[in-house]
Amino acid sequence: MNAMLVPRYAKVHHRAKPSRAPAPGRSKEKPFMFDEAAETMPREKLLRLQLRRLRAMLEDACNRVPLHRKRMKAARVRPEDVRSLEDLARLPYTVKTDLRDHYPFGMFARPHEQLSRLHASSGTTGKPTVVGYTHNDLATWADLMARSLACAGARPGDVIHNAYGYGLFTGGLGAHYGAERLGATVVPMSGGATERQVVLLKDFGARVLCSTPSYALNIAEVAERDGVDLRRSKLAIGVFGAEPWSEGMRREIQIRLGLKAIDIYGLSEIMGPGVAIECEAQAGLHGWEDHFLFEVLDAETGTPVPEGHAGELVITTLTKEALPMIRYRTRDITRATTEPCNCGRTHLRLKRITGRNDDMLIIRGVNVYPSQIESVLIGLPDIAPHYQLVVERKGNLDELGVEVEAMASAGTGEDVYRALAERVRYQIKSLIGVTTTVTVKKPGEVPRSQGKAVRVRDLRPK
Ligand code: DLL
Repeated sequence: MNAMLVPRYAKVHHRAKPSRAPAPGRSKEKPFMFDEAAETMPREKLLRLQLRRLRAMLEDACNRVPLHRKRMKAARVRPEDVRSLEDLARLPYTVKTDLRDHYPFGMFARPHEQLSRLHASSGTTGKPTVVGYTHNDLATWADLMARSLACAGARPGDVIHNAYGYGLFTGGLGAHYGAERLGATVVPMSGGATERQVVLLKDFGARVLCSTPSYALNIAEVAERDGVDLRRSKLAIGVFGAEPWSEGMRREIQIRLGLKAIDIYGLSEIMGPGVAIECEAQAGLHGWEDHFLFEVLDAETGTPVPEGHAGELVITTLTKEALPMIRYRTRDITRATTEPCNCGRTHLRLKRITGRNDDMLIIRGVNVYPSQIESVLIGLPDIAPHYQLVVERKGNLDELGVEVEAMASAGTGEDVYRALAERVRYQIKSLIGVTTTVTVKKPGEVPRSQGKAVRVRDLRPK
């Protein structure tokens, strides 16, 4: 067996028990867990469980889904040939276009009578991606989302204000049923009507806010404008995800809303929100390995990158009935670590997802992710944390425009805005190395997010 192909997380860190030693100044209290036995399962046991579940899933997927059967056959591997997690490397990949090519239900492993719900992601081009859930899948999702909310610091009895969009998007209903399963009181707001959200956040005494980070910022802004100080409300935790965001954005939201901002990750093809989430240590997102197998691969070669190195996240579902996924290429870029976490959970941690490899822009030879630009913009004096990038083709080259917004405190007038633009351009050039054209807009002119923020307007000819 080629050692390079061994998933790095398969290596067990030999420490008999996860350290519960609190960091200096921290309470000795054990964190509340929704499913302590699963969340603190020793890694050896977790890996054995993964292997058992993987084999059962492959058997089922090959029996029921023609595409998986065909791909496995082409890869010359039968479910019973999978004897260890190292054999994962022999399995074929699944990609987003497979779902589109088999639109709407061609990849489902259960007949529609056994499906309890469908979700879909809109997709900017072509057909949507449709995903389905059996009754058991919905129960697992609610459990994992309840586990995730508890991991973020939510507790039974909390009021959870859910501003993720309800509907075909998995955010709204995913967080909703997780909050109910936890034993919390859920306020099913969905996105939009921001003034009303602000009032209800305060009046209903929400302790937890679930939304995209960009929408949380919109809420903060409207609250400030309407004279509602949410920092003095009961809000204590934000469960923010569904889009890339930066540490700078985290700091900004934490200060303006007076809460602890927790990063949550998920994708509809795998389940929805609740695939991975940070614990209160805010030191990486615990990926729930009893239900998913995580690999981080070099996107070009498909070889696992060493632990801690950046690569594409590839996920295999272990318990999904309606839509099992074998090595799904998420295109999301992250790093993984199996180092024990202070919270006592043994499941691996993924570093903040910096972006998708298909979101990467190549501007005059420099690779740049929108989140890198965000990191530079946030915290610049007189610049509001709202921005859009505009990509255009001039001749054979791509050019990057950055539209930022001045704060009212910046003052007005052409000279002021020109100087601001020059400062932003200079900062981006010196920190990322990419040349941009910066346009400074007046306060309120950059569109505000209601859900997933539109960060890039791509004007290149298709
Ligand atoms: O965004 C599910 C979700 C809802 C996650 C609510 C978290 C909270 P999709 O619409 O299928 O599902 O989009 C999935 O969004 O592949 C990532 O590119 C991106 N994404 C999701 N969470 C994060 C995050 C939901 N925390 C796609 N950081 C994924 C960065 C994220 N990107």
